[in-house]
Amino acid sequence: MDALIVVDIQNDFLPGGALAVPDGDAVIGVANGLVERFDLVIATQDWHPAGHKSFASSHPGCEVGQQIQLNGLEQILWPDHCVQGSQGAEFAGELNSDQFNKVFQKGADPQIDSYSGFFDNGHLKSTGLADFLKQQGVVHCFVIGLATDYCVKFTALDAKQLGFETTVIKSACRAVNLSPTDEEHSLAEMQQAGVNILQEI
Ligand code: VGL
Ligand code: ZN
Repeated sequence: MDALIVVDIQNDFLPGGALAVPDGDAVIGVANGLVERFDLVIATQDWHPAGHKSFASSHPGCEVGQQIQLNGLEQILWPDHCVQGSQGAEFAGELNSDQFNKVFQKGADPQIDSYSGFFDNGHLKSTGLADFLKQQGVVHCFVIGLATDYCVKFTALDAKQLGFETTVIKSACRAVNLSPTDEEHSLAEMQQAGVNILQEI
Protein backbone atom coordinates (compact mmCIF):
# COMPACT_ATOMS: atom_id res chain seq x y z
CA MET A 1 0.00 0.00 0.00
CA ASP A 2 1.22 3.49 -0.92
CA ALA A 3 0.32 6.62 1.03
CA LEU A 4 0.60 10.23 -0.06
CA ILE A 5 1.53 12.53 2.84
CA VAL A 6 0.61 16.14 2.10
CA VAL A 7 2.62 18.31 4.48
CA ASP A 8 1.32 21.67 5.71
CA ILE A 9 -0.20 23.16 2.55
CA GLN A 10 -1.81 25.90 4.64
CA ASN A 11 -2.57 29.56 3.96
CA ASP A 12 0.17 30.91 6.24
CA PHE A 13 2.83 29.13 4.16
CA LEU A 14 1.59 30.59 0.87
CA PRO A 15 2.69 33.93 -0.61
CA GLY A 16 1.00 36.66 1.45
CA GLY A 17 0.83 34.37 4.49
CA ALA A 18 2.50 34.86 7.85
CA LEU A 19 5.39 32.48 7.10
CA ALA A 20 5.31 32.63 3.33
CA VAL A 21 7.31 29.99 1.48
CA PRO A 22 8.58 31.47 -1.79
CA ASP A 23 6.49 30.09 -4.69
CA GLY A 24 4.60 27.95 -2.16
CA ASP A 25 1.33 28.24 -4.10
CA ALA A 26 2.97 26.41 -7.04
CA VAL A 27 2.58 23.09 -5.18
CA ILE A 28 -1.22 23.24 -4.96
CA GLY A 29 -2.00 22.18 -8.54
CA VAL A 30 0.63 19.45 -8.45
CA ALA A 31 -0.69 18.21 -5.12
CA ASN A 32 -4.26 18.10 -6.47
CA GLY A 33 -3.11 15.94 -9.36
CA LEU A 34 -1.32 13.55 -7.02
CA VAL A 35 -4.20 13.33 -4.53
CA GLU A 36 -6.30 11.76 -7.31
CA ARG A 37 -3.74 9.02 -7.87
CA PHE A 38 -3.45 7.64 -4.32
CA ASP A 39 -5.89 5.40 -2.46
CA LEU A 40 -4.66 6.73 0.86
CA VAL A 41 -4.02 10.44 1.33
CA ILE A 42 -2.86 11.81 4.67
CA ALA A 43 -2.35 15.48 5.43
CA THR A 44 -0.43 17.16 8.21
CA GLN A 45 -1.54 20.50 9.58
CA ASP A 46 0.68 22.84 11.58
CA TRP A 47 -1.60 23.74 14.50
CA HIS A 48 -0.15 26.03 17.14
CA PRO A 49 -1.86 27.62 20.13
CA ALA A 50 -1.49 31.42 20.38
CA GLY A 51 1.71 32.21 22.27
CA HIS A 52 3.52 29.09 21.02
CA LYS A 53 7.17 29.06 22.08
CA SER A 54 8.34 28.76 18.45
CA PHE A 55 7.00 32.29 17.87
CA ALA A 56 9.51 35.15 18.21
CA SER A 57 6.67 37.16 19.77
CA SER A 58 6.73 34.77 22.75
CA HIS A 59 10.33 35.82 23.57
CA PRO A 60 10.58 39.56 24.29
CA GLY A 61 13.78 40.97 22.81
CA CYS A 62 14.17 38.14 20.28
CA GLU A 63 13.71 38.42 16.55
CA VAL A 64 12.25 36.27 13.79
CA GLY A 65 14.94 34.00 12.37
CA GLN A 66 16.96 33.96 15.57
CA GLN A 67 18.04 30.59 17.02
CA ILE A 68 17.49 29.96 20.70
CA GLN A 69 17.65 27.00 23.07
CA LEU A 70 14.12 25.90 23.95
CA ASN A 71 13.87 23.24 26.64
CA GLY A 72 17.25 21.89 25.54
CA LEU A 73 16.54 21.93 21.78
CA GLU A 74 17.72 24.34 19.08
CA GLN A 75 14.73 26.40 17.98
CA ILE A 76 14.45 28.87 15.12
CA LEU A 77 12.02 31.63 16.03
CA TRP A 78 9.21 32.11 13.52
CA PRO A 79 6.57 34.75 12.97
CA ASP A 80 3.22 33.86 14.56
CA HIS A 81 1.72 31.32 12.14
CA CYS A 82 -0.87 28.56 11.85
CA VAL A 83 -2.65 29.59 15.01
CA GLN A 84 -5.43 27.10 15.77
CA GLY A 85 -8.72 28.19 14.27
CA SER A 86 -7.24 31.06 12.24
CA GLN A 87 -7.62 31.46 8.48
CA GLY A 88 -3.84 31.07 8.17
CA ALA A 89 -4.02 27.59 9.67
CA GLU A 90 -6.62 26.40 7.15
CA PHE A 91 -5.58 24.33 4.17
CA ALA A 92 -5.10 26.31 0.98
CA GLY A 93 -8.53 27.08 -0.47
CA GLU A 94 -7.68 25.56 -3.85
CA LEU A 95 -6.33 22.35 -2.33
CA ASN A 96 -8.54 19.25 -2.71
CA SER A 97 -8.59 18.75 1.05
CA ASP A 98 -11.98 17.00 0.91
CA GLN A 99 -10.05 14.05 -0.54
CA PHE A 100 -7.87 13.68 2.56
CA ASN A 101 -8.54 10.38 4.32
CA LYS A 102 -7.08 11.62 7.59
CA VAL A 103 -5.44 14.75 8.99
CA PHE A 104 -2.73 14.76 11.66
CA GLN A 105 -2.25 18.03 13.48
CA LYS A 106 1.08 18.90 15.07
CA GLY A 107 2.68 21.66 17.11
CA ALA A 108 -0.20 21.94 19.57
CA ASP A 109 2.04 21.64 22.64
CA PRO A 110 3.00 25.26 23.41
CA GLN A 111 6.45 24.27 24.70
CA ILE A 112 7.83 22.28 21.77
CA ASP A 113 7.85 22.62 18.01
CA SER A 114 6.92 19.78 15.68
CA TYR A 115 8.29 19.80 12.16
CA SER A 116 7.72 16.12 11.48
CA GLY A 117 4.23 14.75 11.01
CA PHE A 118 5.27 11.76 13.15
CA PHE A 119 6.86 13.23 16.30
CA ASP A 120 7.61 16.52 18.01
CA ASN A 121 11.14 17.88 17.58
CA GLY A 122 12.32 16.11 20.75
CA HIS A 123 10.90 12.77 19.52
CA LEU A 124 9.03 12.66 22.84
CA LYS A 125 5.43 12.27 21.66
CA SER A 126 4.06 10.62 18.55
CA THR A 127 1.13 12.02 16.61
CA GLY A 128 -0.24 8.55 15.86
CA LEU A 129 0.67 8.80 12.17
CA ALA A 130 3.09 5.85 12.22
CA ASP A 131 0.59 3.51 13.89
CA PHE A 132 -2.11 4.64 11.48
CA LEU A 133 0.05 3.95 8.42
CA LYS A 134 1.06 0.54 9.74
CA GLN A 135 -2.58 -0.34 10.47
CA GLN A 136 -3.40 0.56 6.88
CA GLY A 137 -0.66 -1.69 5.57
CA VAL A 138 1.37 1.16 4.14
CA VAL A 139 4.80 0.19 2.85
CA HIS A 140 5.73 3.27 0.81
CA CYS A 141 5.23 6.93 1.82
CA PHE A 142 5.31 9.66 -0.83
CA VAL A 143 5.91 13.02 0.84
CA ILE A 144 5.04 16.42 -0.66
CA GLY A 145 4.26 19.94 0.53
CA LEU A 146 5.77 22.78 2.54
CA ALA A 147 8.44 23.32 3.40
CA THR A 148 11.23 21.16 1.94
CA ASP A 149 13.79 22.34 4.50
CA TYR A 150 11.61 21.87 7.61
CA CYS A 151 8.41 19.88 7.79
CA VAL A 152 8.84 17.89 4.57
CA LYS A 153 12.42 17.00 5.51
CA PHE A 154 11.69 15.88 9.06
CA THR A 155 8.56 13.99 8.01
CA ALA A 156 10.49 12.12 5.29
CA LEU A 157 13.45 11.36 7.58
CA ASP A 158 11.13 9.95 10.25
CA ALA A 159 9.17 7.92 7.69
CA LYS A 160 12.40 6.35 6.44
CA GLN A 161 13.67 5.73 9.96
CA LEU A 162 10.37 4.08 10.88
CA GLY A 163 10.93 1.57 8.09
CA PHE A 164 8.75 2.93 5.30
CA GLU A 165 10.13 3.16 1.81
CA THR A 166 10.07 6.93 1.38
CA THR A 167 9.98 9.16 -1.68
CA VAL A 168 9.91 12.95 -1.81
CA ILE A 169 8.38 14.38 -4.99
CA LYS A 170 10.33 17.57 -5.61
CA SER A 171 7.90 19.25 -8.03
CA ALA A 172 5.30 19.29 -5.24
CA CYS A 173 7.59 20.84 -2.61
CA ARG A 174 9.05 24.29 -1.97
CA ALA A 175 11.60 25.47 0.60
CA VAL A 176 11.76 28.43 2.98
CA ASN A 177 15.49 28.88 2.22
CA LEU A 178 16.41 31.15 5.14
CA SER A 179 19.86 30.47 3.69
CA PRO A 180 19.83 30.04 -0.11
CA THR A 181 21.37 26.54 -0.01
CA ASP A 182 18.96 25.09 2.56
CA GLU A 183 16.83 23.33 -0.05
CA GLU A 184 19.81 21.71 -1.73
CA HIS A 185 21.29 20.62 1.61
CA SER A 186 17.96 19.24 2.80
CA LEU A 187 17.53 17.15 -0.36
CA ALA A 188 21.10 15.83 0.00
CA GLU A 189 20.52 14.98 3.67
CA MET A 190 17.32 13.10 2.85
CA GLN A 191 19.00 11.21 0.01
CA GLN A 192 21.90 10.33 2.30
CA ALA A 193 19.38 8.84 4.74
CA GLY A 194 17.95 6.63 2.00
CA VAL A 195 14.95 8.75 0.97
CA ASN A 196 14.28 8.65 -2.79
CA ILE A 197 14.13 12.10 -4.34
CA LEU A 198 12.15 12.27 -7.59
CA GLN A 199 11.31 15.34 -9.64
CA GLU A 200 7.87 13.91 -10.38
CA ILE A 201 6.02 10.61 -10.55
C1 VGL B 1 7.06 24.80 9.15
C2 VGL B 1 8.41 26.33 10.19
C3 VGL B 1 7.55 26.40 11.26
C4 VGL B 1 6.82 23.92 7.95
C5 VGL B 1 6.19 24.84 10.20
O1 VGL B 1 5.65 23.54 7.71
O2 VGL B 1 7.80 23.60 7.24
N1 VGL B 1 8.18 25.53 9.16
N2 VGL B 1 6.44 25.66 11.25
ZN1 ZN C 1 4.98 25.90 12.81
